[in-house]
Amino acid sequence: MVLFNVSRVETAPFDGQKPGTSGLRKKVKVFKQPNYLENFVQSTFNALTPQKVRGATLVVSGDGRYFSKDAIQIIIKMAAGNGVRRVWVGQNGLLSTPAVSAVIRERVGVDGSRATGAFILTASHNPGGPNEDFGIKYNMENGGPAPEGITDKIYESTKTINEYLTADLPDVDITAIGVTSFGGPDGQFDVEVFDSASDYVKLMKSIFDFESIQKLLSSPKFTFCYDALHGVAGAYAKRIFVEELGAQESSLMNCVPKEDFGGGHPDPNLTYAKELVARMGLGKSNSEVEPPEFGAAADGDADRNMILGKRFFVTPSDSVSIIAANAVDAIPYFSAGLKGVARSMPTSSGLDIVAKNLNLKFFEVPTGWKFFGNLMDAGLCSICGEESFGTGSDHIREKDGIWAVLAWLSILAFKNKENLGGGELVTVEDIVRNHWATYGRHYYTRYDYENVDAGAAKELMAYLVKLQSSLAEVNEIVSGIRSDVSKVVHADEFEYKDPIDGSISKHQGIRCLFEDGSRLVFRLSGTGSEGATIRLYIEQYEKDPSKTGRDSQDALAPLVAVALGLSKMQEFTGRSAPTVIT
Ligand code: VG1
Ligand code: CO
Repeated sequence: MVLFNVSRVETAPFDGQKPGTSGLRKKVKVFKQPNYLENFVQSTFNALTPQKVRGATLVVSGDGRYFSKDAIQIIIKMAAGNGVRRVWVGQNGLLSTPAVSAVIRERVGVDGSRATGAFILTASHNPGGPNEDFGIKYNMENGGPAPEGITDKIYESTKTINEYLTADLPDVDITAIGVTSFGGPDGQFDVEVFDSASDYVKLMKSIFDFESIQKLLSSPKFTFCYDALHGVAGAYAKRIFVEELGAQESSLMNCVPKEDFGGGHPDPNLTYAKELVARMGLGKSNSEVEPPEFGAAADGDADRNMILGKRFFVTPSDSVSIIAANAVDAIPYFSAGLKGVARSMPTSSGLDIVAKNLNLKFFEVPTGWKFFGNLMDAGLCSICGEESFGTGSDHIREKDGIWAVLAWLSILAFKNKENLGGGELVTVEDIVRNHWATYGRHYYTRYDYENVDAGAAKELMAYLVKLQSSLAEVNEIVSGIRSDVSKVVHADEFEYKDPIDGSISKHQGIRCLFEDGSRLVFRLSGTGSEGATIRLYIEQYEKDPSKTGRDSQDALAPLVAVALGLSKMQEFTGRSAPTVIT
């Protein structure tokens, strides 16, 4: 057994190591500065407290983006230095974010141990490569992201840190499955490298009826494709869709994980998942090659999903509503009923209506998956989602891109149980249109203004914070811009009190709620690595079934004009158009 010594290394604080919506995300160049990563990792250990860290079993892996391999070696050495007992690493350092959550909750190590937490190395949907982004976040024993109580402590520690602990271990081979043991001042330290997919695949098989999905996928009527955008989802897609469910290998697009995601944005939306959008025939009334019936994409760390039908886009807000409305019938895991449902504040109110109709508990939380965890731990929520292509359930404590695809395939399999032999296929579009006919439709769009000057973004938000306090003033401006939109009946800066631990999260975005159920939301992104990103969320509710088939951007045009005018977007930012529209 190789022996190691522990040393204390002197360091000094870096500015700006405040974890955002989902961990710390910065340019690789920033992370590569000597001690930058080390400071954050040590601050995390400090926040967790030495008592919790000593003897712990930690997972360390990520989406495989550039700098991950170096970071894993650094963290292994620091873990040993801080008295951690074991580090678990997915083979080649790869684990999707949902798989990390599953591993914490489900996996038993070769020596019978269980994980107590994880460092996830990802900047999620942000691009990767030497000039792009890296990220790190810590997940807790329940498999979910550290709550604000912990991330605040981490940040506090980064401001005063003056030393970190590390061990003089050799680099560990993370390409081969197996355990490497070392001996340190506190005793044994193990690094266990394990298969990245098997725990996750096992969990998925316990949730869904794989046999019925397999029947759907093997039917000549049904065609399928999946785009991993060169993120870590590729490692799971092959195992699940091809090996377990029998999909054609050719249905997988960009499923080889790459350090730079092939130079693209690993962000599954209509702007960045171009190849998939073209293959699915969106925006075209006919095409030479008939598009598949179903297409989906994931982001870099595979916690996001985009669901498409043939020439048809499913908004993420509709997706969570439809999954919730069909889960009990179509997914064995939910057959005993749903405990409740939840959505993030900017997500459309579609889920509220499903909850009301099905008599389910309902929660509205701030943006970021960490807020769902407490509800799930308390047994109050089974299915939840965000408008930002995040959908998931209480099987883990992260959103789950592949789970969402399996949920949709399950619903399609259920609706087509009797149709696969003969009869017309019930398509993705049919399912969505039927949902609208039952529950009404929430026309929805999000405008992102990326990399805006940080000062200008702050000013815009400060202006809106002030404006929302006077409803009369808001309505005067609104009616001045468009006389055909309804009245604003409530405006506020969203604040959330966690019903379980009573913690309060303030400044979670500005909301304007209209008399007819429409909503406008304005907030600043907490995941960018440069400048600021302003997000504008626009939603309009249409109950009349004869009016639910309109073009979304047409239907929303009046409210878009109001949102732009009300926020003085161009005046503050100098931008005449958003960077991304979803
Ligand atoms: C964005 C999304 C949010 C999501 C977060 C992390 O945050 O809006 O809904 O939870 O990204 O997703 P923000 O603060 O930039 O709006 V992921 O897949 O990047 O971990
Ligand atoms: Co992600």
